[in-house]
Amino acid sequence: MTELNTLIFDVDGTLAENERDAHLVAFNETFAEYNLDWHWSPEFYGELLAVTGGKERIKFYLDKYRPDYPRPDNLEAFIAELHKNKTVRYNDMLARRPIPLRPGVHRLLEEARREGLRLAIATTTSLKNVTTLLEYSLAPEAIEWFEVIAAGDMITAKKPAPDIYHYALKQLRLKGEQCLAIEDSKNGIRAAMGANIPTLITVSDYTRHEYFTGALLVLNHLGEPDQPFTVLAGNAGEARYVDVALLHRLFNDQSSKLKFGRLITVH
Ligand code: XBP
Ligand code: MG
Repeated sequence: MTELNTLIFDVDGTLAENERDAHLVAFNETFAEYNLDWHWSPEFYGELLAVTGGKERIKFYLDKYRPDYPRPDNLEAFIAELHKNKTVRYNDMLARRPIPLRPGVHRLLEEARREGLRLAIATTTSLKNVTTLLEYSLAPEAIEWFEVIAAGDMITAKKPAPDIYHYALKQLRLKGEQCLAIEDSKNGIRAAMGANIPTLITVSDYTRHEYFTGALLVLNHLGEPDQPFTVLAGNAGEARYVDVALLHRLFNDQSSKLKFGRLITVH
């Protein structure tokens, strides 16, 4: 029987709720600095999140919502410049005012390390954003906890394409079937499952309405002993928070993968 070898974590929405209060703020500050009349509201940003990757998101916004905007000669370079500015702002923000990790994230990472599971990251966001989040919100040396950090432009086709997971698997020298991914979005689970990686979902503010076909389990968060999770779809047995034992159980019994991954129980 294949054994669970490695946990692969998504970042935005999974490790922290950082889209509205950090990424979005940084995008809007950059637009203001460049005197652009682009201001994304939190609701509108939810629509834009359909496209992963900050540069790709700006391009999508212009194509779909701002055909009136006079394009500079080198649009790609202009978007890259805006995105660089946004990334600096985002990192300053995370260092000045660290974003808390979601319930259960720190505990599960510590337990996984103790239990000998390998750890990796597969994300759409830029590498610097990951290392700053880990350093300031988890622990100064936390970057070293992860054997592989697959991020941003290391690949061209971002989630929902499976490429970032294939990239991580190649570095880990593993098959998808030996890993378990933890994701928060439909784009994320499509990417992970596209690389044959069984996936557990903890929904985030922007993704709780999505469908997670094929998920092992859909939860509101990973939970803590004094802050149990809510099961949104699937069967967690007696468990009240995600620990390594529950992950092994889910991994070893994948027959119960969700047909639709839609919300079936909301307490
Ligand atoms: C989430 C994303 C990212 C961030 C912005 O990635 O789609 O694009 O919103 O980051 P994931 P950048 O859930 O895969 O972690 O601006 O650095 O692209
Ligand atoms: Mg995510």
